[in-house]
Amino acid sequence: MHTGGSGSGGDGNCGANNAALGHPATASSVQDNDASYSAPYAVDGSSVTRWSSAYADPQWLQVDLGASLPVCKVVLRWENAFASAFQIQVSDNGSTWNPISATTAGIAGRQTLNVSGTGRYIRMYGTARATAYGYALWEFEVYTVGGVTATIPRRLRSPRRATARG
Ligand SMILES: [Ca+2]
Repeated sequence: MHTGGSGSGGDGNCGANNAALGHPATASSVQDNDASYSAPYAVDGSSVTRWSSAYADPQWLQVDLGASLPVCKVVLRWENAFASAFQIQVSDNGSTWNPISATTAGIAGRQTLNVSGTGRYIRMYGTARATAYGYALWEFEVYTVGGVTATIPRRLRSPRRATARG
């Protein structure tokens, strides 16, 4: 049994590697079903690409870290369409979620949350939008105790897209 971290504050052992970078990301919706706003753009390491959701509550963006990892910090880089209320949740199976942070004080721009929880999947679960628009994240970054990350088979491109060769 994981017994959790040592409480708030002390993150001296929180590493600097972004465990979400380049990992598979999915979301509850995409603004106008426009692929240029799809979930992977929130974990592509670029500050000029983003995920944007439909204009409704609630919405979520989740990332598969590739293995169950001890999460100590989440950095959300919100566009002006940010969440005024949201949770950070973790899961080991992608269906049962445990909240490790809840805030009703969302802000535009960079928002850093010190958290303590373990899971393979992690998501931002937004319950209230700050604007009439959706939820929009330039980047969703996840940091772990000791900086551990997991690599996963690169399967973002479907092999079925390969053209038939003689
Ligand atoms: Ca991006």
